[in-house]
Amino acid sequence: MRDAVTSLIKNYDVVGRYFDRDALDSLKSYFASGTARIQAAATINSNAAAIVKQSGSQLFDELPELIRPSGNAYTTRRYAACLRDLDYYLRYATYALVAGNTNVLDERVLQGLRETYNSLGVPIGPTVRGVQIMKEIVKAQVAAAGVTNTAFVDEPFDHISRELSENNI
Ligand SMILES: CCC1=C(C)/C(=C/C2=NC(=C\c3[nH]c(/C=C4\NC(=O)[C@H](C)[C@H]4CC)c(C)c3CCC(=O)O)/C(CCC(=O)O)=C2C)NC1=O
Repeated sequence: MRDAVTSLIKNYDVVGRYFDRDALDSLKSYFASGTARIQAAATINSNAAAIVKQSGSQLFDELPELIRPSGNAYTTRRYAACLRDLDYYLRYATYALVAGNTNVLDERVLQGLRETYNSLGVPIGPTVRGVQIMKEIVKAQVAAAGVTNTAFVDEPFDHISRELSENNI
């Protein structure tokens, strides 16, 4: 598992170079955004259950066929599995936000997930939509908590979406 700093060290150590201007700029920007990243994690932490619940409700309002008898989230077991998946995405996105790196998502969440979803008939498009709804809710809450530039919040959610769909979003 890597974060913004360890991944930079790894890249420069591989070629045996000192940090150059690009590396220092990227370190500067990571540390400058540190307080905002922690504020985002704190905001998510105290609202996680509500964020997941609200994301699910909004997703099922938009795509009610998911919870109809032919839908993948139909039956309480599958409905719960769907919300649990959203909760996984939120928790690991929080780790990635603090790390300033999406490597934790690749290693712990995304590996093999697409294949699992395909074999169970879990629809990718609607899952990606759920992740994007969650991103918007998180961004609104982080902004309400006083973080002025919330652009960095996009990264892990967009990474999950991109990797799941293997397309540009
Ligand atoms: C921490 C990393 C991690 C992830 C990400 C993860 C995902 C994950 N989601 C699963 C199932 C599932 N995932 C969903 C999700 C959905 N269905 C929909 O229609 C919606 C679009 C969507 C919710 C947004 C559903 C319904 C199942 C159960 C499918 C079934 O058993 O038929 C399964 C199969 C095993 C199980 O049911 O637990 C896995 C492994 N597991 C992990 O350990």
